[in-house]
Amino acid sequence: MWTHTLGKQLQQPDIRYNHMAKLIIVSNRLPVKLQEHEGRLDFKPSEGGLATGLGSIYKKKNNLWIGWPGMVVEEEAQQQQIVENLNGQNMHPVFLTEKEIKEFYEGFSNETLWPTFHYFSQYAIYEQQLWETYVEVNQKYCDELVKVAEPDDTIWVHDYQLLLLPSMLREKLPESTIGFFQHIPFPSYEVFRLLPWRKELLEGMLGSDLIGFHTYDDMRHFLSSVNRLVGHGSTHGWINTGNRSLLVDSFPMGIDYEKYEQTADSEDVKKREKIFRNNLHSKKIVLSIDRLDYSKGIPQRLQAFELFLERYPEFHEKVTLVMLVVPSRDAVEKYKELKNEVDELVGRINGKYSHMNWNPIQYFYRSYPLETLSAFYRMADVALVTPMRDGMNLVCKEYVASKLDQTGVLILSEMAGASKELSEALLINPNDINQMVETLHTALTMPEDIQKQHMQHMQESLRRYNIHHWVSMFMDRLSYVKIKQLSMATTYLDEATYQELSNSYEEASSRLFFLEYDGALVDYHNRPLMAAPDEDLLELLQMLSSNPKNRVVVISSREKDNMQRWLGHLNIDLIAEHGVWIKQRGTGWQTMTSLIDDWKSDIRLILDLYVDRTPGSFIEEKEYSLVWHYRRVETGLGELRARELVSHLNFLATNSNLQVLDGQMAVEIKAQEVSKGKATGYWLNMYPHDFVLAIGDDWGDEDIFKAMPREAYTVKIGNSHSVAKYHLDSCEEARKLLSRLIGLKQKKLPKELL
Ligand code: GDG
Repeated sequence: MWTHTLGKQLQQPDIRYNHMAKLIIVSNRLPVKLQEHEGRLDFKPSEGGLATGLGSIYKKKNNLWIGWPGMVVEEEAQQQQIVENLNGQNMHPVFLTEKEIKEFYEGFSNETLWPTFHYFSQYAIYEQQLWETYVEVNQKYCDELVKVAEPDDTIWVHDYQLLLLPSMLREKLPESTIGFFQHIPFPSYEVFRLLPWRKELLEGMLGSDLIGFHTYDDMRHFLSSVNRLVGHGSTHGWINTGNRSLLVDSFPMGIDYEKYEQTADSEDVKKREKIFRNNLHSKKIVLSIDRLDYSKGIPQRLQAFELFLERYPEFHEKVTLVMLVVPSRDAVEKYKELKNEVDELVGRINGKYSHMNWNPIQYFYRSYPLETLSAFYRMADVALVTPMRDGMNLVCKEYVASKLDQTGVLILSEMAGASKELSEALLINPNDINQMVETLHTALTMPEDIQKQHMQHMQESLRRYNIHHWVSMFMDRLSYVKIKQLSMATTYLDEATYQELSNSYEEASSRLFFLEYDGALVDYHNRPLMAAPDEDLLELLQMLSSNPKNRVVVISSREKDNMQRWLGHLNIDLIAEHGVWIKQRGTGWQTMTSLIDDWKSDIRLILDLYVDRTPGSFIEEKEYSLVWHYRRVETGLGELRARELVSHLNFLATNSNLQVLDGQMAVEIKAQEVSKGKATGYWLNMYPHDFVLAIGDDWGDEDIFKAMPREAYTVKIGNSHSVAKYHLDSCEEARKLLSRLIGLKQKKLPKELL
């Protein structure tokens, strides 16, 4: 172990002026701890798995690690000195005040998020003040990052203390690559929804490009919460927020296998093991190592051990539980209570069973150097790792890596993320005390050849899926997301493109505009009939169509009567019901094709059945189509029934000319020959055009884009996969584009858009 003394390091060049793309790691804590020692400040490196895993990366080139240095430093001169010193070691500090530590770290992070995410909601406190400080401190990390980050940098944010940071960063550095990894579990929606700030927390995370969890279950819980609370669905882990696509995936974290293997093989460790064995006088050793935390199930483990001693007296004097509890979060009330509970239990069990030469439990409330830990791992016949809930749990993996002779048995809680990988361990439910007792007996009596078989499998797996593998998997996936986003995205319609479009507009003598109503000219409304055009829109359409060179076609899947009521009085053309009905300016409505609608009564019977089975759903009947809406149905159930209905209808439609559209919270059935693309083709054939602009927003509008001539300007609202050439982010931007073309200033548009 080394210590680094402040002021001795030569000053390094200021990272702010280096413009090579770099990787920035952000976590609540830096991988070093600042300590005051005899009036001097020392940096003690941290030995955690994350520090080791990322150590090889952040020290490279101009990469950087940002976080709290572990001590409150108020004096500015001292802060400056620390900044300079850490910058020289590829680190950058975020200084937190006493109040921030109390409210952000101990408070919101450890008394609100930690218990909730570990299914201990009864311990969670909900205080507005703590939340506000959590937001402020996340902003503080963001501000510090913005000082040192360049737009093309990759930023990797870690853990539950910084859930809001990805979105804060995205706002300041929209082009950057942002990864987020959560080290603790993500609870089921039923638990997560209890948090008063649940939506804000999810939205904070969604600023990332890649979100990683230890297990598939965590990932699935997260996706379900995003779906229910923010309204974004997902496909194979991809979430589309309307403007961006991001990926959610699982990355089970490994350990630095070689380090644990080599340490266990060192002479120093072997010597320590011998001394401990001599002192313990015990034939069998059961090991338990955790931070003091209620999620780790320490009292339950002690109770199981007590029952084991009661049930199997033949093991008295022959087995010792070596229990190491590492002090943690002792300023938090619940942890103080837990400490007392553990002290009492150990006292009671030892009091009941101890002999002159034997204490059933050897209990240490302190931390030890790695070498001592390794000696404990080496000598343990059984490792008892029985958390009530754990994101991953590294102790069990370190135990396996340290068993060089491949003897030893791992008892592992199925509530730890690691249980998904280590299926050869003896898996237990930590609430089932009987099972724990019997499994402990099985472990202590397991034949050596079976122990070796299990251990060998686990070692092979952990050697391969080590910490370096984890880092490279995450980083590779992050690069993949960026490439995939580019291939899915359309180009933003920027100022230069606008100028080109505007010149082409000016030069043209006949222009066609195809404008989708919902989603491109007006925002979606929960109740479709509330999305009536506002004054600004009517003025815009009126001005646009008043130029004799312009022909404006507004397209919708709405019913023609609805379109007539809202827009019929304008001098524009209309397409309703996906193109069943069209209206050219100055004339009446006409159908595009002579359609037969005798299929409707049969299909309606099927849809009625789905309404019966799905409370909240309803049928909309249009002249030439039927729609089953499920936007008011319980989340999840609606999607399930819709999938069922689509496959049911597709089966029926095979030999008919019907088409099934799986749309936004609705399933629509219409005649195949009807499409918005076909309808727009009518105008392209009928009217001369040397400028064409088409604006649409969802998958249904892809037909329109496909029908357009090559030179047309095609614009999609929202940046997701499309055949359109360009995209804009909102209806507001689409309206601004049109207003600018005709030199119209609109009242409601924000200033910066005009
Ligand atoms: C969180 C998640 C997830 C323990 N005592 C000493 C010591 N340790 C080291 C162990 C191990 C680490 O601390 C504990 O890691 P865990 O994974 O078991 O648990 P958490 O601290 O709760 O970690 C967890 C992890 O993040 C990583 O994503 O697995 O689920 O809760 O490495 O060896 N190290 C030394 N002396 C000790 O006395 N040197």
